[in-house]
Amino acid sequence: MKIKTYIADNMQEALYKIKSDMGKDAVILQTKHIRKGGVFGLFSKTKVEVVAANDIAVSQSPMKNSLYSTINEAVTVARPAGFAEILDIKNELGEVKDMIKNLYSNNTQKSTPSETGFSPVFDRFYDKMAAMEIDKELIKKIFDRVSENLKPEDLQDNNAVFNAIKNELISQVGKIEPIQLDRGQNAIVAFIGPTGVGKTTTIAKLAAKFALYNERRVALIATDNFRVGAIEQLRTYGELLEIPVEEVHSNDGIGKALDRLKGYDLVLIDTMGSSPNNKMQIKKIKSLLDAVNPTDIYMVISATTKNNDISDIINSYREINFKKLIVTKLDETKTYGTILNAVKMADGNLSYFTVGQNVPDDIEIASAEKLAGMILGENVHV
Ligand SMILES: Nc1nc2c(ncn2[C@@H]2O[C@H](COP(=O)(O)OP(=O)(O)OP(=O)(O)O)[C@@H](O)[C@H]2O)c(=O)[nH]1
Ligand SMILES: [Mg+2]
Repeated sequence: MKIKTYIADNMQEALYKIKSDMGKDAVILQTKHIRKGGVFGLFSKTKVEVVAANDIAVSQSPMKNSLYSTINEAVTVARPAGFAEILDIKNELGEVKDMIKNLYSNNTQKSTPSETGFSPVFDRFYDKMAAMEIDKELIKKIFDRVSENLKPEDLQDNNAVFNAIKNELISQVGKIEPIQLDRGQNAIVAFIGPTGVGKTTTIAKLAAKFALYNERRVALIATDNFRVGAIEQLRTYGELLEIPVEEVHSNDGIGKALDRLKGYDLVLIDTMGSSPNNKMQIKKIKSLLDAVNPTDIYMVISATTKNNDISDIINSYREINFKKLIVTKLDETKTYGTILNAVKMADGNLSYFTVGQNVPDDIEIASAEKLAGMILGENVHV
């Protein structure tokens, strides 16, 4: 008896190899899907590994069961078979293939950087960054860059790898873009985003900073006629800060309000919160902002939002051409990787972090260095 292992791209190819090598009476003893190449289970190719034997009676094979008998039938395909029979066999093989593929793709998620060719020093950073829920392809991209840029001896050095990963994270975060006020400019800044993320509170914090600390002329525009109490909320902040609050109910109305506020350095527009699934509401906000043509539009998202939901939000709001992100509620999470994912998904720039409910104190200009440090577990204080 001869036993041999064959590796092929798919079952058909394996069976063909076995048949030409061992003859039509060959028997399959074992099949499995394996992954070859790739990094962290990404980009690896699924192959089939088949152990076959000849010179044994099929009925005596200890491994023969329904799954293998299907394969055996395919091996002994030399005997005449009808078209329908071949199709059945093909379909069953397809199902078996999918089952095994799923099983293996789940297992390969666990592969570590060192198993896939990176220095073992990367393993603990990978664990940290994956726990922070940074997109796995982005982690791989960061590690690739670090591996390319570090000298071979530094790739074994924990501190050198830490610093290189941190610098790469900082460069991935990119430029920070808070509100910049030019002298004599009548800046019009709008805030959009899902319900309850902290748009109105953030506007109050920014209004206070610019009006009280920077002594700029600041005004607010309330456009949310939808949620009960939304306009009153902004009015209350306006009264506390002693700055005007205009209330608008139409695209026409907002143009007139802006005309009245021409002499102000900064006009902040609050919009109604909208679920990413409410396309009509998002269209309404877009039409309002199109009528205004603001200097800047800031998307406000909460750091507590799940990755998949952030992706939905950004995709749904993409038609409103925002480029800047404010991330709120950093005080309510310890998973900071989603912030970096959001920046990449939006292809935008971070501007502010908000870190609590206190107006005006709980806001700060975002920092790429701080975010990179928090992702790597350096400083978790917000
Ligand atoms: N912990 C924490 N809470 C915050 C932060 N920012 C805002 N909040 C709270 O989040 C809640 C909602 O804030 P709002 O400013 O009303 O949110 P919004 O996005 O304007 O909500 P809608 O207008 O209803 O869409 C309030 O209780 C705020 O105090 C933050 O940075 N941290
Ligand atoms: Mg609001």
